[in-house]
Amino acid sequence: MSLITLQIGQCGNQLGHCFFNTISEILNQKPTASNCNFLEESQFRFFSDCEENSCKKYARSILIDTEPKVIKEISNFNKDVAWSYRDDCRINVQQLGSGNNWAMGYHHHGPELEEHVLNAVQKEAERCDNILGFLLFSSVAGGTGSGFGSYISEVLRANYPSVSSANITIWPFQRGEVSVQAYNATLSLSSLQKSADAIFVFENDWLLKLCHHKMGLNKSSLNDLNNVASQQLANVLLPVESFQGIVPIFNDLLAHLAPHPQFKLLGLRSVPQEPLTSLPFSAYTWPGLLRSLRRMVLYNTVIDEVYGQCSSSTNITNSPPVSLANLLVLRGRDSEVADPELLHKPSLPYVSWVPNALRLKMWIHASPFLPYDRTAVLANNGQLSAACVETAVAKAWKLFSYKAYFHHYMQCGLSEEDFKLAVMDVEQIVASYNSLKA
Ligand SMILES: Nc1nc2c(ncn2[C@@H]2O[C@H](COP(=O)(O)OP(=O)(O)OP(=O)(O)O)[C@@H](O)[C@H]2O)c(=O)[nH]1
Ligand SMILES: [Mg+2]
Repeated sequence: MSLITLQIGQCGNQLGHCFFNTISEILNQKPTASNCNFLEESQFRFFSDCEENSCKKYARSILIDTEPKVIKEISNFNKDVAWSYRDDCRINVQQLGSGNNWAMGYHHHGPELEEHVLNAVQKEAERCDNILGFLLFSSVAGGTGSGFGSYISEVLRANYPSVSSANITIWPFQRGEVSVQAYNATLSLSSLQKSADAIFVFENDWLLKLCHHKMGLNKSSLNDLNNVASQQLANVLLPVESFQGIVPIFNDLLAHLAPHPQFKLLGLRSVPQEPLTSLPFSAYTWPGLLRSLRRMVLYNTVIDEVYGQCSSSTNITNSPPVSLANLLVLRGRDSEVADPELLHKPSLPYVSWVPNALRLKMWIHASPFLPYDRTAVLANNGQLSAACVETAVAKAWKLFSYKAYFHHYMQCGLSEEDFKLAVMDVEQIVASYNSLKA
């Protein structure tokens, strides 16, 4: 039961690399009678064995970029550690990237690299006895991750129609460095909405706030941001214990969180949020952690302000955001006695057409996560993640109304008509989320 990952573009490769480092760190813990199944299952989910060296393992991941630098750096970094990428899993065009142009990634590099990628996926699939699903890491702001990422998501959907897939997308800083990021984000989302089963949304602005708040860092690097995102994601994707005789897997996660084709945007919130140096002085209880998560849902934020300094940009609304589905993942001591109903006291707003029994699921594992005694992550499908999409599509339409930079896209094969259709798709997604009523 394994997941095949595709790391696309600079951000996708750097984040994917950090994600596998996080999983590897978790696998480094000492095996005991109580965690050996968990470790074995986790390893099998994300890594395959190295035939020549039993101490080393290979990430079940394919690296794709349209310029050589990032993949080369990652590969060098990995020479001495306990895991690495396979040589036949690197697809690296010796060119200058996609120039922050979705259309270049989609229309030019897409058809050019499709066969290479499908061959690599096929080889990787042959190394799994059962594919649980695909994970695609990329940013939606550049050209390769967004454009080629969109293209290959569609190709995977066509070639592997019954395999679940989720895109792990990084949303750019609002005051981002890429002037056309709103175009790229809009075009990406319009495509991913049709090809992915679910889209995890990580906003760089929020990740940065979490770094300041959680890790106590005044100056954060992209690697710090990737660390935060990787830990949240790993917490949700690692194995959990069985429930009523069923061990929930990736398909169950996506089926629960994205039950309707118009609503696929997922956001994660996690606690505790404290610098590691404070951990020895902290004593977390399950009720305390669940109340933190509840506050974050109510205040529509990913930071628990009660434990940290208040941020002026926190979106405190009179009516809390409406959810379709929530999944609570608890890892650590006594997780089986935690009461998920605490999240609902008093009740959080859920859309009325989702039956009560399907609104919140709780998955647990007794093994602690990294150095934390207890962690709780809430995966949410609701109005929180739609805000950054609304901003992006509005900006994209404004840019288009001046035809700013649009000729670059037309030169790569995108027509005005295609762009307008993409805007309509994304506006529809936003309108659907905004119209959710409890
Ligand atoms: N969180 C995070 N964001 C990143 C990282 N690298 C780049 N970004 C963001 O990703 C966006 C740029 O996308 P890239 O991934 O560099 O672009 P690309 O997919 O390589 O596409 P081209 O370079 O245009 O071919 C910007 O918004 C950056 O802030 C990273 O390692 N982590
Ligand atoms: Mg690049």
